[in-house]
Amino acid sequence: MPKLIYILNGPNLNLLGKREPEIYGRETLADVEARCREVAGEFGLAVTLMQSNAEAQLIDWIHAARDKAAGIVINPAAFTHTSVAILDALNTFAGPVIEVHISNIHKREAFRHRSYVSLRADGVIAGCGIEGYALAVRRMASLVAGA
Ligand code: CA2
Repeated sequence: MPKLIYILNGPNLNLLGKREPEIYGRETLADVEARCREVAGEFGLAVTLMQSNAEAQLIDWIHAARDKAAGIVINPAAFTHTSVAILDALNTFAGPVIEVHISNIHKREAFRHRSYVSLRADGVIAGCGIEGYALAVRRMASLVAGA
């Protein structure tokens, strides 16, 4: 059985590729999933990509990951900057966590500069567009190897 990586996405990312292409690009979440699956395959990993606009759902998926996933790649979207609950959930997960942002949050409004999730993340990728997800999966392959 290949090790499974959860790729979790927060609110409004279902609109990826459909709105604000100047910030988030023209590719959709389905494109992200396809690219991540391709990279994961190179390393013998499997991926499950999920998106929710609800904080509780994201927390439930993080809890489920405790039994099901070797690692979590997460773009918490706006919850990055607000959610102690998502941070607490990630702190219950023993495996590696990589935080991804499509845009460079440090080049944007001051309220986007703080990330609660970064207090738990083993790595953070920002400003690399959707390629950031593929980079995260690649890094995840190193982190879960032999674990
Ligand atoms: O850059 C990122 O990936 C963000 O996590 C995206 C969040 C934003 O709140 C964070 O500060 C940075 C927003 C996600 C909204 O996604 C959309 C995608 C396409 C069109 C409209 C919204």
